[in-house]
Amino acid sequence: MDPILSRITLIQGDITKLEVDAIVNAANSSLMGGGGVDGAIHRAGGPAILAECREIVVRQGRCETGQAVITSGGNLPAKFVVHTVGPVWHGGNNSEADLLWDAYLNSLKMAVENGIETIAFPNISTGVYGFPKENASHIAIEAVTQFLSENDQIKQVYFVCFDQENYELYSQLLHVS
Ligand code: AR6
Repeated sequence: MDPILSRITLIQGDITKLEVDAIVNAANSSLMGGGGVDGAIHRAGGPAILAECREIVVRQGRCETGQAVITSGGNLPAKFVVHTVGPVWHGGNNSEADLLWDAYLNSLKMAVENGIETIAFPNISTGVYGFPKENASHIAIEAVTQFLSENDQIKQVYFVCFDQENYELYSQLLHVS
C-alpha cells in the first residue's frame, strides 16, 4: 500500500467515541459550543472543555476561520480536542477552499506542536456550514496527504464520517471498498 495512504484510516461513526490522541472539533469562532459535532463533543467531554475554551478566548480572542486552538479532552477517551473553524459556504468565491485547507493544516500543525501522533477529523464545514461534500472531501484528503508526506510525527489520521454520503465519497477517494 502507498506509505502515506497506510497512515489514513476511514471510519463511519461518532468521533466522540474514539480513543486517539486528539479529535478535531468543527467549532465556530466564539468557541462557545454549538450544534452538530461541536455539540456532541461538548456533551460527551463535559464542562472542562468549555472552561478551557473560555480561557483561550480571554487570552487570545476568538478563533478566526481557518485557525485552530487546543484543549484537553475532558471526559472523552481522546486526550485532546483541537478546535478549528471551517468556512461557511457562500457560493465558493469567498476563499472557502483555501480556508478549509487552512483548517485541516492548522489543526495538524497544532497537533504536532503538542506531541500528538494520532488524530481524528470530522468532515469540517459539511454540515451547518453548507460546504459541498464532494469538494470538501478532495480538499480534506489533499491537505492531509500533503502534510503527512512532509511530516512523520503523525502516525495515523482518521477521517470520521457520520453520514453515508460523506462515507461513500471518502471510500471512493481512498479506494476503500
Ligand atoms: N461525530 C462525527 N461527525 C459528526 C458528528 C459526530 N458525533 N455529529 C455530526 N457530525 P457540523 P460545520 C458531522 O454541522 O458544518 C456547529 O453548530 C456532520 O454529519 O457539525 O463545520 C458549530 O458550533 C457533518 O458531516 O459542522 C458551528 O457553528 C460534519 O460533522 C457549525 O456547527 C460537520 O457538521 C459548524 O458547522
